[in-house]
Amino acid sequence: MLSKKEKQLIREIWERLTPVAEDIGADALLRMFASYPGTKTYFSHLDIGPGSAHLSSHGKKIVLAIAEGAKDISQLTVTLAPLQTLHAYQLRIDPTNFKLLSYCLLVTLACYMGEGFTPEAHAAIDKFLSAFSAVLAEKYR
Ligand code: HNI
Repeated sequence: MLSKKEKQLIREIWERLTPVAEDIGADALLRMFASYPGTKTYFSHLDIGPGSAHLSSHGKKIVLAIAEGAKDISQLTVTLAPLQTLHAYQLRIDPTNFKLLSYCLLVTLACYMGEGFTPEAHAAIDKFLSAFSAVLAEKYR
């Protein structure tokens, strides 16, 4: 459960990341594909190589969706309802993959935020991404 202070921190962090959503998202996806190659199977219909247009556009979509969720964490179930349905019923993404992407996003943010990636920020981002992934996986049961 995120404290009031952590929720505020999360809002600020993702608001700051919105202008660089494409870079952050593409970096996290590249890390996921390199470290967990099985995740690439879901994207076999797209060119997701480094520097590709799809990688950037998809990375941007992911980060903007997370930033939207960060605006009001108490409403995640409502905000994410369309994405829950998409991932569970249409794309049929194995929910374990949400943890893999979350971990890669955490590493990307650590690189990007530098000194801003304090232990407090690390813990808050980790908690938020866990909560986010749990909501995305809710429709599976
Ligand atoms: Ni995900 C499409 C957000 C995790 C595979 N995904 C989307 C879209 C958003 C999105 C937004 C675009 C919807 C649209 O166009 O209407 N995905 C997110 C978020 C997370 C996530 C916020 C986790 C934090 N997705 C994952 C994971 C995988 C994944 C872990 C697989 C490993 N997503 C996909 C695929 C698509 C997709 C595949 C469709 C891509 C396409 O364009 O065909």
